[in-house]
Amino acid sequence: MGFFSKIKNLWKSDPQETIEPPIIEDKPSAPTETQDKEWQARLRQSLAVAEPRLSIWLNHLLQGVDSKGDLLWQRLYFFFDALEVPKKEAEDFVAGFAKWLDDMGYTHLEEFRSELQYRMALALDLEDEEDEKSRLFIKLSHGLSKTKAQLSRQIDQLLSSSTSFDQAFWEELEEILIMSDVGHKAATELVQKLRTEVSGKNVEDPQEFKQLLGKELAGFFPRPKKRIKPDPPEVVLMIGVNGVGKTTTIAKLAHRDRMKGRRVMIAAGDTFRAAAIEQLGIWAERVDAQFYAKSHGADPASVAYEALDKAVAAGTDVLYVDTAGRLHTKSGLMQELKKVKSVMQKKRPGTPHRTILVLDATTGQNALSQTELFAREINIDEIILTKLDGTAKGGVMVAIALQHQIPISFIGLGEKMEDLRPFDPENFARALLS
Ligand SMILES: Nc1nc2c(ncn2[C@@H]2O[C@H](COP(=O)(O)OP(=O)(O)O)[C@@H](O)[C@H]2O)c(=O)[nH]1
Ligand SMILES: [Mg+2]
Repeated sequence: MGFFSKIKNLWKSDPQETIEPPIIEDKPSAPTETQDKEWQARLRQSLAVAEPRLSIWLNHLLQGVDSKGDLLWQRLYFFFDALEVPKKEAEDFVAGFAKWLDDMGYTHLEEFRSELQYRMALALDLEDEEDEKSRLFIKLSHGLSKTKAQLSRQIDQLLSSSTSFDQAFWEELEEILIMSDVGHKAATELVQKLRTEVSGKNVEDPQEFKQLLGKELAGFFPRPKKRIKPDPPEVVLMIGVNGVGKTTTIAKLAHRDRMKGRRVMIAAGDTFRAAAIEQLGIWAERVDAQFYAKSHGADPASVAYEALDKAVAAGTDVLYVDTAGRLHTKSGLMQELKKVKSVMQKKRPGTPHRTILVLDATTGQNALSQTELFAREINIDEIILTKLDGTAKGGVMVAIALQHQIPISFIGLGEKMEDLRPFDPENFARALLS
């Protein structure tokens, strides 16, 4: 809250000196000083009376901006300056965003507005503000639309066709849950809990019932453990079978870190295919992370070992280690991953600090068996579930949460950088049932 009230005051106060947008690379210089002062004063006024929300400020800030270019850079510099963001940080932000626009080939506001807001929210540490939360909620509801259609619509139908919470109702509810990949065990447990609650609380209203269901659903998810931030670099090992989204998820996580001003290194531990190393290198460049790779076919453990040295030497905050996921040599893969872990542990006790299993939600119950497979051999700290946007099988998250008690830290809702978001069980349940 302090943040917003502080900013409100900043808009109102007169700037000590005129703001001159720095000239970056080929970005031409600003118009004359008086013109500058005029629009800045106008913008200040409108921001001072605007509702304190990033999206609304962005509306004001982007008045008259319809594409990338001078006007956009000026406005961004004005904004950061008014927020007393150090000049260097503002320059890095604008340069990074300009580079991203070039990489993506985006020109028009509608192509990049959402990413801009996402970057600003991360850079200004506003992700937990209501505004971003509600944006995430809309995104989540949208991303979960197929799962929702499967689960929520059927529950609504059941509620409207039932006259009481009788045996038939509970049986059908269990069926619906199982069909949505919630899994047998979780479905049975959920129905049992709901039955007790419904009779105990004398629930009659369908809306009230759905609220209870949401609460119980959310309650299945274990909360992430609080942990002490390790001495940098924080080392994150990404594991999972081929194609689930490990590499792109590393890029998205690295992007988030970069936007928060952290220094990131990515190590190419998937040495099986030369193309995989190349793909990761391209991602690293795009998100402005350092990159460590050895040649195609190199021992992944040696990549991780050496990357750790490099990361320490370079003063990196976070090191992500990508891995291969060829499952046709199951024991081979597990041996390889264990070796990667033990080599890092020996080099720097406590590493990897987080081992993240990446799962593809579209594979439904397969994701559950993959969790079993990996969890049997390797200690998993977190799960990231990708591709929730394209599937009706999102219910599998509940099954995984219940059976393995591993926290889900992020979910993937699309292919864009901003489509990886922190997972919040309450929001998930609400989005699923709304
Ligand atoms: N729709 C969608 N696609 C995703 C998501 N996460 C990853 N992908 C895509 O999944 C494909 C495989 O990803 P990749 O990172 O190469 O998988 P890896 O083999 O585990 O490293 C790529 O085309 C990604 O763009 C997501 O959340 N939603
Ligand atoms: Mg990969």
